[in-house]
Amino acid sequence: MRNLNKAPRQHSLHELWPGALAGVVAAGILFASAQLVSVFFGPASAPLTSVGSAFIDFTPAWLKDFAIATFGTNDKMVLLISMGVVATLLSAVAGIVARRHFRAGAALVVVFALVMGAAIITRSGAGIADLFPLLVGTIAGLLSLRFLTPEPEIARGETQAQPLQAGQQPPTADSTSRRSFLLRTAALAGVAVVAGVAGSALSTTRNAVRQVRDALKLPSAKIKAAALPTGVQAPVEGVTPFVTPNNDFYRIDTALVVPEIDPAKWELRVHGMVEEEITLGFDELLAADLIESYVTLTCVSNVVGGNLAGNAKWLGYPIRELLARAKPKAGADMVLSTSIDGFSASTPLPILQDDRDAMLAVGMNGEPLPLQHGFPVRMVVPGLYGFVSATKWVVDLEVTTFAENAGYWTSRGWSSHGPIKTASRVEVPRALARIPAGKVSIGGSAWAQTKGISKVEIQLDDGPWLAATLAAEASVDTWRQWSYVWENAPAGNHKVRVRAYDAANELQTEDQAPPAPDGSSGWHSISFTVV
Ligand SMILES: Nc1nc2c(c(=O)[nH]1)N[C@H]1C(S)=C(S)[C@@H](COP(=O)(O)O)O[C@H]1N2
Ligand SMILES: [Mo]
Repeated sequence: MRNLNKAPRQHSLHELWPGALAGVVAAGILFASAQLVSVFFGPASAPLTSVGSAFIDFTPAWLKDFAIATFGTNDKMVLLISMGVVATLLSAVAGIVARRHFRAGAALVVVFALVMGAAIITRSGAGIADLFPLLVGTIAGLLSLRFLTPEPEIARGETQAQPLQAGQQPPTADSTSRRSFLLRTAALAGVAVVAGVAGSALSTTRNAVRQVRDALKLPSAKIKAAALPTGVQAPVEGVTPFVTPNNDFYRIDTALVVPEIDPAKWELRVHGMVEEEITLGFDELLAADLIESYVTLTCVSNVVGGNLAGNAKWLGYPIRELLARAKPKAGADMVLSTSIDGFSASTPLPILQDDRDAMLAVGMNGEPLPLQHGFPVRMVVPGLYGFVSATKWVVDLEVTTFAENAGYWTSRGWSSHGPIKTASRVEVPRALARIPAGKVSIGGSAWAQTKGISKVEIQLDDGPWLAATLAAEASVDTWRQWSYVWENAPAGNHKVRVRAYDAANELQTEDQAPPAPDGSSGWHSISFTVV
């Protein structure tokens, strides 16, 4: 210890920062160079991506529930920021240790690298080659750490050898070595930034799939969706658009980096308990008789009154046609659909064979699927939550049984089946809105996919249940809007509750349930003030 023979002083931050800074800059070099090299090996080989994805895969139901409830569709941003904070702290610790005992610090870096290596190699589809970027990054990081960790004796010897000019104060060992340390640190930080920028620029130019998608012309449907009836939109300003624009459509998935599938290379394998195995290519899919239909997708993680639901016009190939060609064997009761990145969903076989518009979708609101929503092909199944049906970037359908197999979220504590529960929500007024006295317009949506909504009622404060006006119905597979005008609402605080009935006149349950394990339930209410 170099300070042992000096006057005792506090071990302050002052002594720790050079090590911490060295560690953080070395980590910057590690990640930036690994990221740069990973451009040539695919997203799974990027350490940050794979560690984040592994973390998501280990997320138990309650934590996913919490993350989505708290951060909504910003959950990935929050994960990335938390990972950044943890990586910064760990690399600072490694740097501080390295400054006392270089080998111990280096050993820490190697341990972190091994953990990241394990995350990379266990990604679905990853091979040994995917470890190469991490290896390059780790070596670059260790060299940087070495470069920023001076041997105290050497640093001291060099300063003392400097000849003094007349009148000049002898520079202290500290001030000179600090200047050289700062120079080195700044230089390496610069290198890390340049490598990081180069990596992201390269991966964008290599992203040809987006261009293929933008240039793709989809065929029109053999059976077009019926034109939307007039009046599907409730006449209340601020109610959700009946058709959700693609850019506003909620996004929920486990993919930290959106998979990029070249449609020319896309293939769907249909196998398992079938008489005929099928391998379907994209051109073949587009050449088939496509259907078009409006379907409202809903996420099981949606809380009562939440917005993890969206309605789009989907274009695709009926899955029942594909299954009819594959001929499922007796005893099969489930289709396990798997995406290119390892997500999977268990869908009851009979649901995919009945006459609802379950499809392999290629189009969304008149465009090819956006990359985030599953380009080039995803599943859409009316009446089931997305986690058991709506596999994006789908590449594999295995006809199997619930006894033999389970989907991604089922093996993490969620239900194996996921029929959508009848739900309704108040969209206008917004919660806690302040509204001028007089007429208060109230409106929202309700859904009971595959059944349809027959009645919506609202309750003002503790008054009787009142029938709301239903907007036109587009199909039983879409949500249905409703509205109510409260004339002469008195000043003060008010509450509005809503409840819906499906087409069989079954009232949605009042029982409150959280999203896990099979979807939230309960009647939605909001408070507002008339001023
Ligand atoms: N490949 C893949 N597909 C997936 C998921 C996923 O994590 N990965 N999540 C599912 C869930 S939970 C939902 S709710 C829907 C959401 O589809 P969207 O993002 O297009 O709205 O996608 C489903 N398909
Ligand atoms: Mo979901």
